[in-house]
Order: sequence, then C-alpha cells, then structure tokens
Amino acid sequence: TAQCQSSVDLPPMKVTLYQYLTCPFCCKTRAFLEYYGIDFQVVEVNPLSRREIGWSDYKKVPIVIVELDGKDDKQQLNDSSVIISILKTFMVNTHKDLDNIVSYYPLMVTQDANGKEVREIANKHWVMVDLETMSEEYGKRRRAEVKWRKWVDDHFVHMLAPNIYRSQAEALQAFDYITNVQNFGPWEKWAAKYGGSAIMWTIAKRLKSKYQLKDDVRESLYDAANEWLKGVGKKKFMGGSQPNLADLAVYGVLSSIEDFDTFRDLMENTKMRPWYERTKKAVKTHAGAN
Ligand code: GSH
Repeated sequence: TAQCQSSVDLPPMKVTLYQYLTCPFCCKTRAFLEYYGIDFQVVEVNPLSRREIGWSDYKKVPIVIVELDGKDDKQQLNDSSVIISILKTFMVNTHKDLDNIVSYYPLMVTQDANGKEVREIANKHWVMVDLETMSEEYGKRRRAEVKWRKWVDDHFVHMLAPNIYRSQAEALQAFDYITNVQNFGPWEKWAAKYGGSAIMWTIAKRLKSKYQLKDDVRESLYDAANEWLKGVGKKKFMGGSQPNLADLAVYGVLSSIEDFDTFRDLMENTKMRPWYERTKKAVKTHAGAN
C-alpha cells in the first residue's frame, strides 16, 4: 500500500512524488525518502507535455504531495531541498502541524539586477529544530550540514550537465538512456533523443561558462568531488557514523548519472567510490528508518 509504514516518527500519510526518473533533483528526493524508509508513490511526468503536473502552478519537478490520514486537504511541496527540509522537520517535530511547518518556508518573490523576477523559498536548507533542546554540538553539525546541502544545489549539481553532454557522442548516449527509461511516447522518444541531445550539447557549453568550469569539464567535477571528500575527512560520512542530509544530497545527485561515462570516469579518477557505495547501501537498506 502507499501508506507510510516507516519506523521513523511520522503520522500515517500518503506521499506522492511527481518526477522525471533521471532528474538529479528527483534522485536527491528519492534518496532521502528511501533512506528514511518513507513509502511513496511515483508519478512519472512526461518531460515534453508535463501533462501529469498540469494542475500545478509550479512547473518543475520534483513535486511532492502529502495527504495525512483523516485530513481532507493535501499539502503540495515544491523543490527538492524544500521537500527534504520540510519532511525532516516533520520527523523531528511530529507534534507540530504540517501546515505550520510549511509556513516556515515562505516563498519570496524578488528581482535580480536585471529586473527579472526571482522566486526563492526561504530557509530551504534548514531543518527547523527546537532551539531550547538543541545542543551546541548539534548546532555546529547542523550548520555544516546546511553549508554542504547548499553547496550541492549551488555548485555540485552544476558539474553534471556540462559533463554528461560534453561531446555530441556523450549527449547522444545520455539521451539514449534517458529517453528509454523516462515517460516519452514513441515518436517523442525519437525526437527527444536526437533533438534533445543536440540542444543539451549546446546548453552544456553555456552552462560550462556560466558556472566557470575548467576547459576540461571533468577536471571541475573531480575538483568538486575532492572538495567533498576533504570535507568528509576520516569520517565514514559527512554526518559522522551515519549519513546526514548532505551525504544524501551528494549521493542522490550522483546516482542520476550512474549509467554514464562521466560517472565511470569520476570513480576511476577520484577516491569517491568507497563513500559512494557506503551511502548507497545505507539508502537501499533504509538505514535511517531505525
Ligand atoms: N531547485 C529545484 C529543485 O531542487 O527541485 C530544481 C528543479 C528542476 O530544475 N527541475 C527540472 C525541471 O523540472 C528537471 S531536472 N525543469 C522544467 C522546467 O524548468 O521547465
């Protein structure tokens, strides 16, 4: 059933994830849900028509819908980091109302230097805890967790597209895989494979300069991986003996490219593999559920 039977402290509820299977933000959200053993249903969205989220004003994935047992209204949660922060806050504050928790993450509409509208959800990387019960030690660990979660969204994830679409051949390889596993119709599949890979190959170059990747884009990915490993240090995980939300974020984002050359190169040219396999095992065995 779709009822949440996890042993983490959450009331009975139905969780539905609207996603593209291979989107890094969706993979990040799934890593979180799986690690904590939270049952969820998946709705695979067609990336061209986005018909399945036609009812939503927010047009990106992931979107999570939470329906609490015995309550009529649904809560719509947008943005991977917001989804994760809200559900984690709910887990550590089950006495709190979900609506109340959602109100800690208000939508801020501002403008950038060019007058273009910018929509950002405030506090998106912060899990809300009771300050009175928070120890100094946890306060420190929490700040590090926030810092690295932010690093994943602001830096690490931007290393992916320029790498997986680095050359026309690699872009085609990526799209061959993506169009086979995602929700495309047969004609769309063909169009998306050849059209999409050509477009992404072009966009990848723009992203490369926007995020200031090195000429050899692999080098920038390896640099980011090494920065992460340095942060983990001698610990098993960034979170210590157990993964924290930053571990789950880095793992989740990387899991989206597991089948690509980029991933293989990353494993061969850095020391990421032991940490990656450890985190993957923790996620797949729902290690956070106990
Ligand atoms: N900050 C968002 C998150 O972390 O969830 C980013 C989500 C995002 O960019 N999703 C992409 C999307 O839905 C798919 S990888 N794009 C559709 C669009 O921008 O129209």
